[in-house]
Amino acid sequence: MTIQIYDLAAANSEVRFSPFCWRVKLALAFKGLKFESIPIRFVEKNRIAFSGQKLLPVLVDNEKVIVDSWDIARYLDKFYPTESNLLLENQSKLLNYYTQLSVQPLILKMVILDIFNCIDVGDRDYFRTSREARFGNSLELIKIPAEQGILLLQQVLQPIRLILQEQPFLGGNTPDYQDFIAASPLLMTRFVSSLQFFEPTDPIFIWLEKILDLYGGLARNSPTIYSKEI
Ligand SMILES: N[C@@H](CCC(=O)N[C@@H](CS)C(=O)NCC(=O)O)C(=O)O
Repeated sequence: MTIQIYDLAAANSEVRFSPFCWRVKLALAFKGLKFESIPIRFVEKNRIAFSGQKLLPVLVDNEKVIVDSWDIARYLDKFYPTESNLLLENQSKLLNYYTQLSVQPLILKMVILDIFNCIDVGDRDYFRTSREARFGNSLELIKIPAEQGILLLQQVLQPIRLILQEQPFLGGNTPDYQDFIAASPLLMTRFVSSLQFFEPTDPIFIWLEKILDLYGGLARNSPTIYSKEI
């Protein structure tokens, strides 16, 4: 059976914006694995109750159910080893935490109202209540103005920029899971917002363009809230 990934969806279920789901979809494509992506809304957690927890992504591979993006990447390396390189050839747990704890919350605060506006109306109370509890303020006050956020982001992404000045991907000449981790919150913004974060000459911009084109344009061809055809 094709691998299934349960993936967080916007009101338009073709629009998928979850950074944790994106890194796993890129990891599956890295492995050359076909997968079916199943849309789930915030208030539809009963549909992933079989996984014993409430977060996405959830990966189902025949009878196996794996949760947590890091554990999914480890699972893929173990059960679908690739000859040339592994997803986690360069262990990137530090990057995993740095992205999750320092980069992603900043980006989330910049686009939090965009996310609120693009999710299903039935998801909005849950999203508002859970995020207001997490950040201790109203969504409107959590939101960081674009200019301020971009300045902060420039600083927080500087270590990544320095590496990308020296090599095309964080993984070296070819991408690996480090790239998918670091790119995933930036990819999220593309699906929900029109905010431009980087100058076209910025190594991070150039790298993101390459990530968008990977695996037949998996991310580039994925619908955004602006896609006309959906
Ligand atoms: N550590 C988990 C985090 C997963 C996570 O936080 N997923 C978010 C989507 S980006 C989620 O499911 N949120 C649902 C909710 O907040 O109710 C992983 O790496 O997979």
